[in-house]
Amino acid sequence: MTQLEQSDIFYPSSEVTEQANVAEYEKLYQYSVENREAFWAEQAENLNWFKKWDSVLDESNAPMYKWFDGGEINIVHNAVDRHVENANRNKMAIIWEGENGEKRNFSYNGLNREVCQFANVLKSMGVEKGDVVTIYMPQIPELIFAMLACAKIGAVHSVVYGGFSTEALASRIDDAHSRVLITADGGSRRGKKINLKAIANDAMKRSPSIEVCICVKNNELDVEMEPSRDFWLHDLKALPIAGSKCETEKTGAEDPLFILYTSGTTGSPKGMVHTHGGYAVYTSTTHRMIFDIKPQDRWWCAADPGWITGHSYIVYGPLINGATIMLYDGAPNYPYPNRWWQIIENYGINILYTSPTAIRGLMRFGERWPKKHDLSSLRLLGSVGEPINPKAWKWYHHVIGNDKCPIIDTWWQTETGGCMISPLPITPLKPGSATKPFFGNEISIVNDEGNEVGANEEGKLIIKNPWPGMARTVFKDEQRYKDLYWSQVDGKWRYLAGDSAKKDDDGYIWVIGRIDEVLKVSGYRLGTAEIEHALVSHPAVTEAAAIGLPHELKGNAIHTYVVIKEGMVGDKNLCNELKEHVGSEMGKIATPEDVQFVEALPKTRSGKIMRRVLKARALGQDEGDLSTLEE
Ligand code: 6R9
Repeated sequence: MTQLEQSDIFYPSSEVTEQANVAEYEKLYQYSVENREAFWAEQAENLNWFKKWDSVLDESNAPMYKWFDGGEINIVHNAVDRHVENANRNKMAIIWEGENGEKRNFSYNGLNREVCQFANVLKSMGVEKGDVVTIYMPQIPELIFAMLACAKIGAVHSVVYGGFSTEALASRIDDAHSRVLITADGGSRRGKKINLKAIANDAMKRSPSIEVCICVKNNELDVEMEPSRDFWLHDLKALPIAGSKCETEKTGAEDPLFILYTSGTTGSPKGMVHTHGGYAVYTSTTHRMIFDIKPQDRWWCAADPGWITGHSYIVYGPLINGATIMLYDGAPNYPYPNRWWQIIENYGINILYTSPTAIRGLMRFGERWPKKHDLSSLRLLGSVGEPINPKAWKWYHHVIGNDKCPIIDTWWQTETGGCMISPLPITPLKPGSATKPFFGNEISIVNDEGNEVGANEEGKLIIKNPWPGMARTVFKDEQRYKDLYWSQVDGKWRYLAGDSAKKDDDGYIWVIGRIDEVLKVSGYRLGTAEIEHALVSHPAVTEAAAIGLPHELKGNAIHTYVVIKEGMVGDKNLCNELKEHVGSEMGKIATPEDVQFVEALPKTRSGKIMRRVLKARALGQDEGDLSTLEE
């Protein structure tokens, strides 16, 4: 600890630096930004292409950039097929443990068989290249099989996080016009069964586009199946159509791989579209260089596969790199707060990648829980989702990493596809800073006029270049994508991340938080608009506003203000009813901390809710410029 406390700079140990996949940062960084296309072409050579690209980067229609256009590749060919042909064939691909202690393992060969069978099932249901399949599942291996099966046949998956509920699922199915839904009977949390199929059934009533629902038997719940629409996966797998061989479709590098909905500033969630080529290159390169993956490593990204972190760093990046991945479906503190530490010891996990919220949540149970376990297999520790506060950083570093594992604090977004700002294992660390841009990326902090601010000054975080992992568009809404993220300064396009940040004298970047109506609650990204929409859908409510206020464990907690209909009584009962209503429409994670009944909401003269005024009032801060506030 001494070094850390003296200067608050942590220097990685020689044990870590001597074997790091990337031994030097500055020179390679310089090379990568001066020769961006050459750098990414070299990385792309690590993948298997059916046909090489015509151009590395096509800027002719900027900001609608194309990467590796003209190339033919399938991400599954790289994540699964090639490993079956090489020395990874019998290597463990997925180690899975359920909350009740159930265990299942799949080698790359076994993974391939499962993916092929699933792909054949999808084909027999008429799924074709380009079709969008919605997936709503617990964290079970079949979730990964389903994603890979879609990608294998060129279909586009849209995974909806299993913690979301009816309205969130229905609106995402609708936007994507999915004809096929893949779900499960249910999952379990803290020993309690969750009935996912019942939620899916309600959602399907609201979204008529679904013609086929494939259901995985997981928790043996008695569920309602509609004849001729709903099928059990195990029944379909028993049919001759579900053979264990299936050819991988040759997709274009720029063909869509998946849509992932994420909350934005206004209105409905945005379906961010990622591709087979650039996304494969970006996720596998970042995973190899940042997380220093070695052939013998056991990698555990303890996120949910239903969020971008899971897509990029449970499924695609690690599998392309032939890694062994851990997947645990359960609460971190069930039945006791040592569950995660026990998993690390039992399976000899080498790299753990999780969120500040999870670290804070486990920290509160004290050191004695991790101390019961041998965590010496750990070499690196990762963090993602929100800024990590120095107290949690130091606990993670000292108690979990035994002062020897670098904390890899990675800043990125659903839109960026992979890590954008992050240390490498060789980087000197400052607790709370995600440190420096990843190769190829030029990142600046600018003021409202778009000019770069000075050192240690707060401003907006922008990215000044395209990168292969970038989302290509908002599904079916190119204009929205351009308007939301891209602007031009001096003829050059720049990407606006929606975060505020500072750069210190050493060029280290400190991300502060969102500057828009996006909330990060326990690391989950939620939009105020969706929460407000859920509140207003309750018959007692006429208007609602949601804001985020600091919360010790969750980072931010949702606080809401509602105007109710005349004659209604804003009492404790209604307050609880509204909280539950948001939970059942959106999902538990969106349940407000608090509902306050108000006479009116502060609005601009044009009728926009001034959430910053509510926030300032709640925090007892200056309300700022009120000149646009209506009477
Ligand atoms: C990967 C992911 C993106 C937003 C992003 C920012 C916040 C993520 C962070 C971080 C500070 C980090 N964020 N990582 N803030 N330090 N290391 O979380 O994607 O769910 O789309 O959220 O999360 O505010 O803009 P997503």
